[in-house]
Amino acid sequence: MAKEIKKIMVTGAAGQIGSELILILREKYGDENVLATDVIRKDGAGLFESVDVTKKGSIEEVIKKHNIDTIYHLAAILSAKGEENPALAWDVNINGTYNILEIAREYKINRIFIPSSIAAFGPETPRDNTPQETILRPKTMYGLTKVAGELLGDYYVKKFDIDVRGCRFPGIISHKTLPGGGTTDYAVEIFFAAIKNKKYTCFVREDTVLPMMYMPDCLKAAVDLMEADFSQLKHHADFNLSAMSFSAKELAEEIKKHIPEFVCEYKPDFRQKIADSWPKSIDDSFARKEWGWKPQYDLAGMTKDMLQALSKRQKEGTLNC
Ligand code: AKB
Repeated sequence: MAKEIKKIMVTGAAGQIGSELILILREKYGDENVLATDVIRKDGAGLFESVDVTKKGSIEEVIKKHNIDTIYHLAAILSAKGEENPALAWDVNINGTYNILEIAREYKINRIFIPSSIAAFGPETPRDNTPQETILRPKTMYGLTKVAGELLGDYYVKKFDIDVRGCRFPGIISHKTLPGGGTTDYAVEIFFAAIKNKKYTCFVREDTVLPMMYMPDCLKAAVDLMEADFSQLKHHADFNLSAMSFSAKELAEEIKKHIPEFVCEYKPDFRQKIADSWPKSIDDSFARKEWGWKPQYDLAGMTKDMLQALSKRQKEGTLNC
């Protein structure tokens, strides 16, 4: 039987997903039971400890001090930043993940969430409705570390009986914290630019189609997968997930429906090659079957919600924070 979730630690808590996941987890499990960790403290982080996941001792200290039994391990260097600094991506993503798994084994952690990404796929992978079991030959350092994370997660489940779970997130779109260093960042930046300046220069071609997901669905996926009945899971650390797919142009057109003056230009840079190596759409039938995954937001619903939230922030004067 799965062991209880009582005291949670989130690594990378200052990041795009972490900063929002913390709030949802605190609502659910209580403020005092969710510890935010990151290398640098963010204002208003609540219960917080500074942790560098590349230093095993730094994690161990905090695990013991706070009696942690569950970990959401979000600390990672994303695809674009990883291509600029592959050594850093290796250190944080490989050594950081290995440290977390080893600590889970040594300290008998009940449950761990380690997200993977569509970056685990590569140009040889079928790009439409990408299957769960398929070719994993990514060409980025980030992608390569994500494949290793998936395999390590499954290894710890089988070899050491550790409860590791994870899913392959698409690009995540949100309005609270900007993503940093990803290839799908354009799908977030475009909204901030549309509200602030009514124009945006997109760093991928207009016909670039990638799988995306709105933050509320992303948070729901992380929490639901962690609460799923372990005995029903045949997959563990590598669930395909899907919510919506659209081209950069379709996104700009959807924004134009709300802001008719909005203009989007396209100046592809080095991130185009990364985007071209990733799937356009994903088959997530195993996640739906094994733990009931079902996204709520499509392109129209997400765009409306994003623009409303950002307009509100602009009126409050908090858009540049
Ligand atoms: C990135 O673009 O690197 C990330 C991802 C798809 O994992 N957003």
